[in-house]
Amino acid sequence: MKFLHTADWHIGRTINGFSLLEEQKYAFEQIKEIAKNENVDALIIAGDLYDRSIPSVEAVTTFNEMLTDLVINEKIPVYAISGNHDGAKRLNFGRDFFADSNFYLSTNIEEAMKPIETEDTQYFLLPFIDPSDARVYYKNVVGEDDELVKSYTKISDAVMRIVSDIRDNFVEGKKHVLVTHFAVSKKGEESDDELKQLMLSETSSTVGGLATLTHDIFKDFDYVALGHIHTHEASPSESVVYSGSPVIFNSKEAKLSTQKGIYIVDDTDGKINKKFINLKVEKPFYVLNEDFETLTSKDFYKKYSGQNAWYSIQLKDYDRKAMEGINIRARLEDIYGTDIVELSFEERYQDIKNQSQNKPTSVGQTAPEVTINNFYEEMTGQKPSDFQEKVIEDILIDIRKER
Ligand SMILES: [Mn+2]
Repeated sequence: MKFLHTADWHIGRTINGFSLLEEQKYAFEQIKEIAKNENVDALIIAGDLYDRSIPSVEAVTTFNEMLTDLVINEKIPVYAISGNHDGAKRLNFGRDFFADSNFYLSTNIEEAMKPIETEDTQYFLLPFIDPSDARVYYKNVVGEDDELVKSYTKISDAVMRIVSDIRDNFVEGKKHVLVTHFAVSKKGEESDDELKQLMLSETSSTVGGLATLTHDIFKDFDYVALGHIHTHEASPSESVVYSGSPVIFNSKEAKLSTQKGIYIVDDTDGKINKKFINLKVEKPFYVLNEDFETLTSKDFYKKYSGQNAWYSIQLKDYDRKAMEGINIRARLEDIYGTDIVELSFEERYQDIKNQSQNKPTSVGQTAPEVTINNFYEEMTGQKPSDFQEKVIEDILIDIRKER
């Protein structure tokens, strides 16, 4: 048994409209070369193949080329599952004839029960699901009675039940590998704050996204290839492992500055060995948090100028009045180039700063009034006037009436 474990490709991802396709292709070429050099039996992609459930034409074309390259040209089998960003039903298209050419894609629980069998290993592919998928499966496919079916209310109930069924299909003497896509916590606590922080960049309001499983659910597997969290450092145990994404997707991930890469896993001497292999970055992602004077002084920017890089710039100590009439973005683009994917302002005056830090930040939990006011303040550096607040309020009242 020897395989390559990767996840969270998110093909078609953009940052504020900037496409990351070139970065994704660059990472892919390296992954392919590693798989060839290591002579793996299979390449595992643990979910989030695409960035959205209806991917762009460009994303579909790119992913299609990658798969053709791996499966047809290089003859490397690919085992993949759908993640929370993928549209399971759409991905399921063509599944049966894909399998004939060694591309296995599992998008539902039924498929998770039928392992891919190699000489020495069983690979079980359990896609991202939510508890209602489990209720539908156990009612319609298995024919369980309603009382039992109703008990699968939390994701942990559902996955525990599924894992126990998978175990019934274990062939003794073989290694058992599970490929899946969930938030699995390190410490066996449901509310692992560190983990939640890591996930926030990934799941804003996705159903089930923040619910965590504990890694002991998976203790009977020799290796669990996880997707969902984008850094390998979040891996909950030695054998329950996140590979992380191959590419940096936002400034939060850039700030963490953990190395992106993939795992090579094998079982020489009967025990599981894994090694992390770093992926090179062609176009670095810099997060700069400085005042305007520093950003535009040559001593500071000389190490950046002429570089092909992404920038997320947070302007420190920003004085709106003093900067009036200056096109800040244009000035920064002259120096750093046009790939400034984020530009935000940190106001000089403490009172405004404090207010903006106390605001709720998670999507879906804030009243529309607050969201609009925050947005206004972020864009202009000022709070809306009483009159403007009244206008916003009136518009929202009208909208609510129309529903
Ligand atoms: Mn993901």
